[in-house]
Amino acid sequence: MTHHPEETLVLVKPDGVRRRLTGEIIARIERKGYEIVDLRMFTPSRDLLVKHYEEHEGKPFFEPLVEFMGSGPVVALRVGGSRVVEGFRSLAGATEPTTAAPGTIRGDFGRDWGEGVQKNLVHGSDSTLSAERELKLWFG
Ligand code: RTP
Ligand code: MG
Repeated sequence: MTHHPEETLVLVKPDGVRRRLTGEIIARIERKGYEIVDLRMFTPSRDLLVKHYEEHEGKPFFEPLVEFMGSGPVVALRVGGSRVVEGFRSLAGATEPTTAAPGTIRGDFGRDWGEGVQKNLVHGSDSTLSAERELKLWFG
């Protein structure tokens, strides 16, 4: 396994898996030159999701988000590469899929399915500190 200066946690959310976009998303990550270091697919427990989204606890979208994220399998990816935390955020695009830029994962495949920004296909850690915390949660 190659040593990387930086790693991030990427999740293909349940909508991405259901819509058969896992391969497309992984291909974009690899095409950018990042490495898939580890990968797991499972339906996350409520306990894991509450810890993962602890920064959003108390917000109105928290409960629906945890419920949605536990509604089916997700693909968790440990992705390595130079400045990959910021780089994957740019591959993913803006949180809101309808206005995310074309060429990004959310911009190309995300739509407003009447449920606002919840079903936006992917998660990517928002800082190297978050990445370290989240990778421990999802990969131990
Ligand atoms: P992520 O954590 O999934 O990579 O997305 P993000 O940083 O772009 O967005 P964040 O603010 O961390 O929100 C986490 C996820 O919660 C859902 N969300 N819903 N107002 C709403 O209804 C709302 N705001 C956020 C989205 O699924 C978002 O990705
Ligand atoms: Mg976030």
